[in-house]
Amino acid sequence: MALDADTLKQLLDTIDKFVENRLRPLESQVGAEDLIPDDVIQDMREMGLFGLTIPEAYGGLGLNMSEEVAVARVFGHTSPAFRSIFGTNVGIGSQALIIDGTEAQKQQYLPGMATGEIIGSFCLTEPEAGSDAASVRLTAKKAGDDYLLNGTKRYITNAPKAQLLTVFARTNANETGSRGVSAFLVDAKSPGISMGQPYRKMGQQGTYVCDVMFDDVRVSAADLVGGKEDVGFRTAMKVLDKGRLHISALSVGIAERLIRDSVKYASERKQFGKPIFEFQMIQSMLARSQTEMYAARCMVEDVARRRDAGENVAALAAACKLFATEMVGRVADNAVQIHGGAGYVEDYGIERFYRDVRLFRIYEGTSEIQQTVIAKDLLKQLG
Ligand code: COS
Repeated sequence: MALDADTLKQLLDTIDKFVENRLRPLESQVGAEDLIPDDVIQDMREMGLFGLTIPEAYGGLGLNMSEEVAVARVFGHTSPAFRSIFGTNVGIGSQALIIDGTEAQKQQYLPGMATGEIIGSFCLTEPEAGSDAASVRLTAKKAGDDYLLNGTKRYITNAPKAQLLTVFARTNANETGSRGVSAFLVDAKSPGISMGQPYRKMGQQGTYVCDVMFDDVRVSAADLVGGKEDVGFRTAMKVLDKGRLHISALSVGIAERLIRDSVKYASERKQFGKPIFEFQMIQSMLARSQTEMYAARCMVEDVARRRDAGENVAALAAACKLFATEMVGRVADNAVQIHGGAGYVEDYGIERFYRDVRLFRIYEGTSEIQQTVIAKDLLKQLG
């Protein structure tokens, strides 16, 4: 549902203050310790951040897409690790259930997800199924009224913290492609599940990612998303359409932060007897960054509005993600360049953002996959 303008403004102001006063001072610590402090997570719970997009009927705020991207943009003003801890509940960890779950499934899990008591993870990627997401090999074989899950999921965000896993598994062994895949809601503590060691990553320290292994994990038929077999791939794609818009908005927010930091630095740093901001080559980098950020922001807001109006935005969401995530990569590169040596050392945090944003061009679909989605759509529309 859409909030009235005053309530939305109040929400955004509260989040802005939280980001500026509570989270920004912790960025360096989180980067060094690879850990979000528990009291910060508790504050997030109390602010209702875990339930931002969960419908009000289940205890969430029920933000629509336009409101969600506005919040994601503000969260882009700090390290993305902070957003990640509640990000799966807002996005890929809850949306399969929200979009395609049965009423009973929603009632069982969504209230706990809205408070942050339950953290959700989206288990699609496998060692042999990355960009080719339809080639899922993890099997779900019927065993009486239940299913037995066997296989491995890879690079699963928030899995080390999760209570609920949305697992995409092959229920139809005769189908090798997207049609034989189903989605299951699986308790992360189920016997037979083991978690790998958390990955050590290039950036985004403070986010938790590991592999999840399934060895004869028994799942009830009641936990098959929507009660329907073989439609899980479409569910995954619908979830990712939304997630791609969210990541695009986050990219816009980070670009805003980096531009702001760069303008400040360029105004204070003097070389050749004047602030480096006065050099046109510095101005050029900033002007280009600002222009590209603004273009991405317009795209994100437009596509969010269209999605709220009920349009199929799969190809537009892909276009947004392609442009916005590549944009923030260029903006981060410019920020390092403007800061010079100060951009390369840890003290200013610029190098950390440079590493953090690199992931945006990879997860929830690589830049190459976004182009595939856009080109396929062009062929369908115009071919
Ligand atoms: N919404 C609803 N349905 C969709 C859809 C969408 N956005 N995209 C595809 N589908 C449906 C198609 O309509 C098709 O349905 P039918 O079988 O009924 O015709 C089915 O899903 C298969 O679609 P398609 O043929 O396009 O599948 P492909 O195997 O060619 O794969 C790509 C499509 C490559 C786009 C997909 O595998 C993908 O997005 N890969 C990246 C995965 C990813 O983002 N991973 C990140 C991991 S999560 S952090």
